[in-house]
Amino acid sequence: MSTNRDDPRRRELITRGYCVFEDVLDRPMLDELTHVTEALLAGYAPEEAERVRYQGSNVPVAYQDPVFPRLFARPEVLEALGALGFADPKWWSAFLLSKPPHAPPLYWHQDWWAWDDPVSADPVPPQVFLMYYLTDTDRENGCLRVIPGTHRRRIALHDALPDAHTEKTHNAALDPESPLFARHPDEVDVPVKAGDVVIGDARLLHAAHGNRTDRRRSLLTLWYFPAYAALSEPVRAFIAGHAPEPPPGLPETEEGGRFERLIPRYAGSAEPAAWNRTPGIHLGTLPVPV
Ligand SMILES: O=C(O)CCC(=O)C(=O)O
Repeated sequence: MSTNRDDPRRRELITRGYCVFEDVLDRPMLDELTHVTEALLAGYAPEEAERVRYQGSNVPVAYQDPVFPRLFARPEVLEALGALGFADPKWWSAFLLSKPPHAPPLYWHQDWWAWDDPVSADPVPPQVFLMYYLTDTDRENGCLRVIPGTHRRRIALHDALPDAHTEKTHNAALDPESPLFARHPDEVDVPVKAGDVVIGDARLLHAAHGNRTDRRRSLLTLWYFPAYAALSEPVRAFIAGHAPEPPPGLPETEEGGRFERLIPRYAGSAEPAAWNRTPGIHLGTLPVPV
């Protein structure tokens, strides 16, 4: 895969806020991830599952199993980011979000957290999610929904949403008629095949349908900074201060070495940026030019 700034998927990511790469994970990798994630879910506390019921589960994954760092630094994944023009991305975190059978929908939200920093207005995503669904998804089992363009343009819904994944959101979500779940005229479904990856801008408004089937729908969401070196010092100081250190010994393997290069580091003296998940003046009001 070549680095190509004219790749149509780069344009889609920048103008619509997301794009899809097909067949990035092969069947053996999917089977391994399914096996490891099912074991993690078997030990998941029912009270915690109830607390995060809109996501289904919210299990941070990093070094519990060697398959995870292998996934974070998988050559096909780094090639996909390279094809989008991101030659030196950094990895931050990952979560296992698994909807059990008959789980409710996930509310509309966006995940960017440094809205006071001017990088928030940049056309290039400051942070991206890579979503790997471990089963095929559709509207029945809880596929992703997005509102294209909302990563760079304010719509009325932005002002109706509490900050994502907070107590306030969970309380507001108790009302199924809440705008948190409303249909939006511009929304689109993003159904995928297991092994595809959805790459999306952290600023994009997204949600997920409920799982109305009898089967579990599991997802690994990985967070990267595609152009880490271009972020401001305060933002990099925050990120590096919250990046999980790899366990000793990991960098000695070839895969570990590849992974080591993905760790965000900051050696300066800037004060870390403030965490602010509420979009402010840096979110524009004009349609995004295509
Ligand atoms: O479950 C999904 O498809 C999306 C998950 C998500 O965006 C989240 O949990 O923040």
